[in-house]
Amino acid sequence: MGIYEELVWRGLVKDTSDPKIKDKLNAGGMTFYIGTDPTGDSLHIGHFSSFLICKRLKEAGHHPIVLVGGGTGLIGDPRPNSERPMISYETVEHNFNCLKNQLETLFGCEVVNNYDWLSKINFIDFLRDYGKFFNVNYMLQKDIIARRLDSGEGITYTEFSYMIMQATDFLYLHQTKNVDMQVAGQDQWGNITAGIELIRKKTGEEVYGFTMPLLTKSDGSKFGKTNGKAIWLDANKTSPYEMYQFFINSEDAKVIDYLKFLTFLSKEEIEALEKSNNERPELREAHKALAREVITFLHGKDAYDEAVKISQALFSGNVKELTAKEIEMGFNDLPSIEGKDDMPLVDMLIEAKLASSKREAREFIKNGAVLVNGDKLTDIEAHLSKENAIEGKFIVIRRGKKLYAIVKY
Ligand code: 383
Repeated sequence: MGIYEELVWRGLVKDTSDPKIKDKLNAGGMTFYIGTDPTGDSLHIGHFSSFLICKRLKEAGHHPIVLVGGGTGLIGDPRPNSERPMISYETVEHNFNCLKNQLETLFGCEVVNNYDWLSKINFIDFLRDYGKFFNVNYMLQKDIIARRLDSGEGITYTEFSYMIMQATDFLYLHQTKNVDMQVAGQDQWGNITAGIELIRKKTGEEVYGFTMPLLTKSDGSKFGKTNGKAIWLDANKTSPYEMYQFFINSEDAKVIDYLKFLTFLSKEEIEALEKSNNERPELREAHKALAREVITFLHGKDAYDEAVKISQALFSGNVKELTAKEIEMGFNDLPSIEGKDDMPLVDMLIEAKLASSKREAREFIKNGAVLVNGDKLTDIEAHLSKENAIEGKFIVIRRGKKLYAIVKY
């Protein structure tokens, strides 16, 4: 199986600019680029699924270049529904540095900044040397522009010009770094084809492009969010534990697609996991492999082991084995109350909404339904203080099998 056939098998080929791409990809030796705009200070899992193409094609003998749009980020790639808020120069520069770091660490690629060349083109030259190659009729037919006009939302001249900037990048990288292919998610098809045509018109040369589908959930909505929060690649924004929970809870019907998109596991390995997912879904082997592969790639084996440890401790109730840092990670999204000195356990249960009255709280305690730091506590008169907290910081209270709250000191 050549790399092209592998990408097709993974479901990673959406649009291609030319049927020759199949042989070109299988032959190796192309220099290609993929870009992202510094709209945030970290990439998220949607970016990750696209940027993995750098490693896949590198292993197939191609040369990747990553572009972070310090220039285009100041303008904003039009979204289908509404204009983007402008981002300040300072924020774009800050985000650029964050993304450059992240991409270099993860993929070891050369990172270029289109501010370096776009900022040098003056207005008159822009209109003469680039604008003249873009017929407005052609620009109006591009999917996203057409949608903005159809919806009545309209588009500013600023965002309308964006595709010319991205096309200019492709031309610049073609002329200065021999780039002959651009790769991206399917939302970038219009921008990629604009570049291919600009290069053809200005140089007569043929360059290539292809897009990858965007990852979705089975209802068609965007993949990569949990409770409205994005899954970030920066461990300070999404902890490995949160990421573990996210992947472990992937839809059964989609987990194989995600394995193909987000991991380097082979066809044989993924097919074995598919069989397991069909025949023994309760083992969740496919989900576990997905979490293991992505988290290990992003954060390393230790972070992955820690995420598993936290998950197991919360599941079994054995929280004593956790450090305060691990508890903080695991309980990030769970209810917490402020601990007081010599505080009655009954009050803690009520304040943390694990019981609705003193009478109910006493019942729970008497019946052995209350665990404090993993140990059953059946004394209805129990009082707790900072000394009872793990590392002097957290008391973990569990009521029943699943309800947790944390008391912070
Ligand atoms: C800018 C200048 C270029 C080439 C590309 C760009 C960025 C591009 C863009 N990309 C998205 C982004 O920045 O907006 N105009 O968030 C996303 N990408 C990748 C992928 C994706 C796209 O970073 O589909 C998802 O992650 O292409 O939406 O010369």
